[in-house]
Amino acid sequence: MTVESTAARKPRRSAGTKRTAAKKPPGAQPDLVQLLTPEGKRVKNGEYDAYVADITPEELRGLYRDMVLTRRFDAEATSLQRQGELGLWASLLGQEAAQIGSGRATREDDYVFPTYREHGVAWCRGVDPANLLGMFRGVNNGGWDPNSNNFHLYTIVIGSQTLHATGYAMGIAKDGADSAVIAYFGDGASSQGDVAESFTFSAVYNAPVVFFCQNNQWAISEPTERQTRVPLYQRAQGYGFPGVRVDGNDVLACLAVTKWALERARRGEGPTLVEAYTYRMGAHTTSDDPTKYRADEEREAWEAKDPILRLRTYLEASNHADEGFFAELEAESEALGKRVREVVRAMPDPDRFAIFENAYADGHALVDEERAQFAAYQASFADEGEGIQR
Ligand SMILES: Cc1ncc(C[n+]2csc(CCOP(=O)(O)OP(=O)(O)O)c2C)c(N)n1
Ligand SMILES: [Mg+2]
Repeated sequence: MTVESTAARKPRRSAGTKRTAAKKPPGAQPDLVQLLTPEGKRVKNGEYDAYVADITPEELRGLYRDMVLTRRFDAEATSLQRQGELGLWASLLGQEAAQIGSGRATREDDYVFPTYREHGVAWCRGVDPANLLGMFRGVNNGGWDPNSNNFHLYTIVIGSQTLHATGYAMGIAKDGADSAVIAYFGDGASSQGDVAESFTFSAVYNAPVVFFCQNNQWAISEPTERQTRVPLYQRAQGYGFPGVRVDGNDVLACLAVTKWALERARRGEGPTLVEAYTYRMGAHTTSDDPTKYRADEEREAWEAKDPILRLRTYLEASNHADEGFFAELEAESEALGKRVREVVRAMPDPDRFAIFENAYADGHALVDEERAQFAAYQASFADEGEGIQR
């Protein structure tokens, strides 16, 4: 479903921007854009079918492969944290379709601003998974070179990346580029002032940015009903740009809707809010215990809508994938898991003093003081160690 602003600045070309919300009775649950039902049945959608009409069986298998390997990588990282190899991990379990669908909709020259959970999008952008793990192991100072894959560093300050994305989008528009920007954020982040400001700026400057909100129903222990009284996608209406709610567990729908939104941005039609309605099946991070605040039945209900299973059912029913494909993928998944474990365990500890080197190009008295303090602190451990050995 799409919601169009009454203050639209330009006539919209896409059929996907009709104003339809007013027809709904008050309080009704808005429809999701869905192309694959939870049972794996392909359903028609007059507005968005066109964006996946030419998808080949090979590309469908590719989406499936992306989701399976991302889930495996994520599970491996969770285990590595439990084994003390990573400091923390934020699992994406359940959100694979939202991330792979939207990630595969981006073009190489588009620019992505993630949160800390976008491992599937990082995968689509070609970021080496080892870099993600290095960050959560605390052995690199941020992760990767953002410009290598047009994939910005993970951002933990909730919502702030929507402002960075808006500024970046305003910049590329001024440069005359026909690429677009996509900013990821969560349902909890939607309450942040930064997100409200980015909506205002992007609307009034007509910035080529897609706001992709993964509504995974929870912001740590706060449910979405503590963030909003209206479905999140409807927020866009008040800012003057379209909002769409898509089934976030349907990889095809996420691909189609994100393509549509990115194309609008490229045509100079401004921002779009995409709300991918999904569920965080795991804990918020490895430091969280969701059994303290939510019922098991809730997770079980969402397991029935698993994004990977529904695409598998569709692939099998339409004869787009045979047993050989699934067996090969299983082997590839095992190999990825093994590689991830080996790579993480082999990561060298960084030089403890390197962090002081990049704060100022020409050095700074305060940094010198802090370095000296840190050196003294480190030395106190060395004394203890020696004491034990003697
Ligand atoms: C500005 C700011 N406030 C609070 C936090 C602590 N914090 C980390 S994650 C989180 C919840 C975010 O929820 P949501 O936006 O729904 O994203 P999700 O983790 O569910 O993907 C909070 C409050 C933070 N990192 N930054
Ligand atoms: Mg959330």
